[in-house]
Amino acid sequence: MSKPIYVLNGPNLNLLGAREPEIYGRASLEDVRGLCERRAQAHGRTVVFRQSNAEGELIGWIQECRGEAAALIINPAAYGHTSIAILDALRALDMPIVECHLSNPAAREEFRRSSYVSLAATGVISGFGVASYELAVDAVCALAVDSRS
Ligand code: DHK
Repeated sequence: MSKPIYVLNGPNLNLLGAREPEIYGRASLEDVRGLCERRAQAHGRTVVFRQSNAEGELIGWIQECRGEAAALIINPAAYGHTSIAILDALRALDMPIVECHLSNPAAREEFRRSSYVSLAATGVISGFGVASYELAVDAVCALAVDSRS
């Protein structure tokens, strides 16, 4: 049995669809979950999809990836710009990590232009709205090495 792809979402993403839709779009996080599940299924994979507003809970889930996940997609939201603790947790993983953003933080306010998570990520996908997640699933499925049977 192949291991799942973990898709972890940080603070305020529970409000996706209702929060600043001109920036983040009108799809809900449940819509994104469905997109990720369908895309992963096309690659013969499953996903574990979670969201938390709490830094410590996200760190616990990142640690859980050790031994449980084939790869990690993380939209750290604002914690990407602030959390050395999340960076350290990611550095303890030995698997593909894709940092994913709906918007393109590099084209926004100065404080969004640096990401601690990028220091540990295999790659970053930003700016394509909910399609960023689908592209991230494609990317990690191309990189994940465990058996799919
Ligand atoms: C989501 C957030 O909540 C912001 O804090 C980031 C990211 C960008 C996104 O585009 O998905 O700066």
